[in-house]
Amino acid sequence: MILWWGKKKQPDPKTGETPVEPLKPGETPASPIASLDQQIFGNAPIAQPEPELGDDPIGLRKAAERIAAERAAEAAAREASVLHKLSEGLKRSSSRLAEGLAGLSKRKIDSDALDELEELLITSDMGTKVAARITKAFSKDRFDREVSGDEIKAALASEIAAILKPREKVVDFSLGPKPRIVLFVGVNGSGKTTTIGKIAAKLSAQGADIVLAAGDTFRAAAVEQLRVWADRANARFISKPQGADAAGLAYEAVELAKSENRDLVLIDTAGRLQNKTQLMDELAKVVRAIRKIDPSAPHDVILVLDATVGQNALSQVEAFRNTAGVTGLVMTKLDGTAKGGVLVAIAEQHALPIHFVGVGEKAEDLHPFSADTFARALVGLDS
Ligand SMILES: Nc1nc2c(ncn2[C@@H]2O[C@H](COP(=O)(O)OP(=O)(O)OP(=O)(O)O)[C@@H](O)[C@H]2O)c(=O)[nH]1
Ligand SMILES: [Mg+2]
Repeated sequence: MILWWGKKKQPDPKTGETPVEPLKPGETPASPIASLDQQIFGNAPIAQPEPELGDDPIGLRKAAERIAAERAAEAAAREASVLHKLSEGLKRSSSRLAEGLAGLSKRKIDSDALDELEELLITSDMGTKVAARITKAFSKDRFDREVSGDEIKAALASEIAAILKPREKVVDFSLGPKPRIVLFVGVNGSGKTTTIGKIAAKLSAQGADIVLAAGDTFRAAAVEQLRVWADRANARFISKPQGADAAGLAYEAVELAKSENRDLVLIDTAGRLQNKTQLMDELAKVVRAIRKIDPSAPHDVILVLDATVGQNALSQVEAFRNTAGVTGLVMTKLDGTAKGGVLVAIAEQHALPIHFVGVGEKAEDLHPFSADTFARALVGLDS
């Protein structure tokens, strides 16, 4: 016996075929079986029951949940460790700030207290403009009120993070044009070569095919330093004898990457002081040489700044921007006795993304810049 859920269509007397119920606009048969169902019975298919998710007979869902929880815990631990290293490094700035703030928390926020706060921010390398801006924002709902030390720190961290946030830009150098050509510039000892090595190690582990170009042709040791990183990262390495023309080397590196179809070229350069015109002109020559092969290159010009130099970093940004067309920043040595407050002044004055921060000498000590983490570390909030 056949049970009918709907009215059966009558077969066409000429063809003997049962007409198919036309689909309504926007309606699609759920599956070939559904359309067969319609052909046979001439009515809507019966919805199949969804498989019971709660069953999880072989524990797949549980395993996925466990892996997700482990990953979240690892990410939280990483974040905590970066914050800890940053806090340690920023102690020179943050302890002065923290001590001053402790003084403020014992009394009402009046105009004297605000003057003190502004002064504290200035001595933490944030510059007068940023200090005034933060103080003004801070006083808004707190004037004539007593506030706790933690409230002050949290409020300052949030004001600082607001200035830094627009500069937070995670970058993946292995994406984009092929080859993507990235030039690293900066003063002597700022951490260029180490940063290149760290980036190469990270991207190479992710499968990027990289050329490292030893564009610091001044010092033989600089070439060897980069070669070690290249070997570790299993990257293609190109160098020239000491004293060779850096622009020529950059040209050859790009040519090589093109001919070998590599993903990325990271070009090291010799450190140079921003006020040495002749050396800065040489950098402009490197850029011109690269452009002869690819007019759109270099695709990134990364200025590497040493956090320990304080206010001088501002004039470095200006000079290197003018000469080499800096597109982004990396700040290193935030694990040392840093004076990282200047990064807030830079962020306020220059619309340049801050890509990474360096918190140590090892490959794993380079982290994407996080405005919140940095701001909390700067005011001495450990968690
Ligand atoms: N603690 C710490 N040390 C770093 C960091 N980045 C680099 N260094 C160290 O700083 C020193 C200088 O780093 P380099 O990478 O050689 O700097 P550079 O800009 O290439 O220097 P020049 O080629 O001389 O201009 C080295 O001893 C690095 O190991 C960092 O984030 N933290
Ligand atoms: Mg170097």
